Amino acid sequence: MKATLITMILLILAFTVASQGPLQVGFYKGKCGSIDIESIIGGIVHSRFVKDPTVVAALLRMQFHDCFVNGCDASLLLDGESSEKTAPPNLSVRGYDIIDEVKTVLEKACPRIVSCADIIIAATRDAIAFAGGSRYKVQMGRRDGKVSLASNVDLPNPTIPVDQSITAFQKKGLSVTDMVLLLGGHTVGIAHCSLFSDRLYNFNGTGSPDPAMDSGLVSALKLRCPQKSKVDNTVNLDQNSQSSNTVDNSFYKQILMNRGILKIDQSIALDNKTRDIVSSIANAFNFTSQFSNAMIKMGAIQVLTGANGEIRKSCKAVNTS
Ligand code: HEM
Ligand SMILES: *[C@@H]1O[C@H](CO)[C@@H](O)[C@H](O)[C@H]1NC(C)=O
Ligand SMILES: *[C@@H]1O[C@H](CO)[C@@H](O)[C@H](O)[C@H]1NC(C)=O
Ligand SMILES: *[C@@H]1O[C@H](CO)[C@@H](O)[C@H](O)[C@H]1NC(C)=O
Ligand SMILES: CC(=O)N[C@H]1CO[C@H](CO)[C@@H](O)[C@@H]1O
Repeated sequence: MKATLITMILLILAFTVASQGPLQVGFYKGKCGSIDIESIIGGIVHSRFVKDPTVVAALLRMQFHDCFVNGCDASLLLDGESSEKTAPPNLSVRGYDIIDEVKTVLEKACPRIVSCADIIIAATRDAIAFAGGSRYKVQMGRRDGKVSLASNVDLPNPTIPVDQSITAFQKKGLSVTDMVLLLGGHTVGIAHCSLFSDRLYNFNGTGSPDPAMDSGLVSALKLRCPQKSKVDNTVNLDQNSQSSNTVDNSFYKQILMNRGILKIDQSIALDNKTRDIVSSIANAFNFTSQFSNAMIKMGAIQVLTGANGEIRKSCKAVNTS
């Protein structure tokens, strides 16, 4: 009788602790026998990366879009007629197949142990490290969400004013400095011409280019983004051609030379609330460790842990049993 009571109390305690369980470095240690979950994820990301270095951009953007909408709960990955991935800002989010490949391997090794939400975060960390960033210690223990609605998607658009962007990041618990560091994600990857061509041809209804863009860059981009083109070409977000796929601080040096592609990227180098932060990052030797810390913070937004959420069997669908 007494023993049962103690067991029950212990169970309740364990449950309470688990349901409030915070994220942890090494969360999966020992949860899959002797199999090292992190090295399985790293191996798959590495084999993708050597074939296609743009996977770093794909995964970075995926982590941002997952974490900013309903928290880092892999809700972005759910299929469905009106799920998050069908909302316009996701257009061109890529890398879903990498997550699926990792999930398939992990489900074989140890079914229903590793969440899709954690796979996104760990895979992104690995890709960043392969692309020149730091291999930071990644916190895990997230669980997968069951809700994914396109109507929840209110990601910032590329012409958002700095003030509003600051507010959007603050709502997620991120400071102005975090915001400036995270926009450094644009040190890799591409943008479609349609998302900034107003800056080349008709800025704010003036019929002229954005005066905040370097005129040499305007001319070069006009060649790549002709006004009446039927194809929506892409250009590198980091205009330093030596490091367009490298995680480094050259993006900040570019925007200080008026060579930002998106309006928001250029704006943070000009606005007096962010420009000192931009210059200090542009001159820092430790951008990669600062960026890592900001990614860890972003990875902790509104996470489900403990008994909340679930561990999905397939990253594309909520469990049915
Ligand atoms: C105010 C915040 C942000 C805005 C308005 C924004 C906007 C955009 C836009 C418009 C694109 C181009 C998409 C396309 O043409 O296909 C893009 C690409 C990208 N964004 Fe952001 N972004 C923001 C923050 C972030 C953050 C926080 C990260 C990650 C830390 C990030 C990572 C990326 C990456 C890596 C790409 C390139 C994707 C690729 O090459 O496939 N962005 N972003
Ligand atoms: C855009 O134009 C409007 C008036 O047409 C003006 O009030 C506003 O300041 C302009 N914005 C920028 C960023 O130049
Ligand atoms: C930033 O600029 C605005 C006007 O553009 C000014 O009112 C404000 O005082 C400035 N803030 C700082 C911190 O310099
Ligand atoms: C980066 O360097 C700056 C100045 O040297 C320092 O204040 C800051 O703490 C460093 N940040 C990290 C994350 O190492
Ligand atoms: C992967 C995916 O579902 N992408 C969708 C993103 O949003 C655009 C526009 O709404 C859709 O056309 C894409 O299919």
